[in-house]
Amino acid sequence: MVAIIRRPSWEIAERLATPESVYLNRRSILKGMGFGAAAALSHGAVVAAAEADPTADLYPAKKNEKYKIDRPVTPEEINANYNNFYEFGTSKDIAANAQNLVVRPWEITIDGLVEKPFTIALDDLVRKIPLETRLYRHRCVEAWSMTIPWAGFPLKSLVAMANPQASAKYVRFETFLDPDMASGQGNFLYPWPYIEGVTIEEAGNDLSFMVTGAYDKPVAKQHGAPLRLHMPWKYGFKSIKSIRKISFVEERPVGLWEALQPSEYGFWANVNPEVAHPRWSQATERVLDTGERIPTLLFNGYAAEVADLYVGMDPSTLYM
Ligand SMILES: Nc1nc2c(c(=O)[nH]1)N[C@H]1C(S)=C(S)[C@@H](COP(=O)(O)O)O[C@H]1N2
Ligand SMILES: [Mo]
Repeated sequence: MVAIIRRPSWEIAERLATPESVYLNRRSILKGMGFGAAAALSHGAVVAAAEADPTADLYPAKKNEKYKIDRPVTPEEINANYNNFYEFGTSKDIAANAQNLVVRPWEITIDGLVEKPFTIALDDLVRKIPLETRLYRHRCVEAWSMTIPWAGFPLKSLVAMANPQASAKYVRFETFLDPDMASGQGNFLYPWPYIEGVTIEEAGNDLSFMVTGAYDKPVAKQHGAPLRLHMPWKYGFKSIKSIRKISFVEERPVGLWEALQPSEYGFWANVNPEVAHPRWSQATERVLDTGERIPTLLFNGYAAEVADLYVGMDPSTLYM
């Protein structure tokens, strides 16, 4: 599978151009050679999925050695089958349903208090800013955690591209809205689309990362393809998936979770083991895969990088 994904783009183009008749014919040849039909089919499916992504040649992205951690990487198959993506259901078991997400064409609109609003295709954006791989911790507000090899680019590079005005105080992110595609958006208990926001200072921190890949290939649909945020010192709900619009605004944005339940899912949502969620402790976390319980760290272990952002602010609001 890795070998298939790493094929150069010219070969991908050639294979995409293969007429269906030839492909079907090849399959019957395989069958004739004694391969099971099911095996031939599933192999075909994997190849199609990997090659249909026009950015596949960008992975694996060069590793940024500054972002490594003292924990094992969560195995891909664990991570890819335990997700929060409410657009596709409220359980952790949404990976199959999330394959309904249509990720091409995908455009991102940058608007609000910027020099000049613009819309850019994801496939163009990822070739304007160099991609890199970073190992990051992820801590869900539900007290489970994982370690992921994300690929992408710093959010601050995108802020620089947008050239915000001085009056822009916050960055607001918005996903798609399409209940026909995402069955969870038919659930009227949630104020769709999913929205999140951070301050312009937080967006400028080196750690704030726009994710386009994971595990050395384009990011899987269940992880929020083709573009998601990751703010590793904040609870996972801040890291909004499948971003369609990024707006520079003066007013503090109200995220989907904050709109639903502000006393449980606040704007700042910085990880702090000493501040309990109203319904459970945040002192420890369950490590996906091993099930081990480990102590949770202030700012999820990133205090050295981010504590400066919050100097002099009211601590009673910062951690929920
Ligand atoms: N659009 C969208 N983004 C989202 C969510 C969601 O339901 N919808 N869930 C959030 C939560 S609570 C977490 S913990 C992470 C989970 O990311 P993962 O499934 O890739 O591990 O995505 C976050 N981003
Ligand atoms: Mo979460």
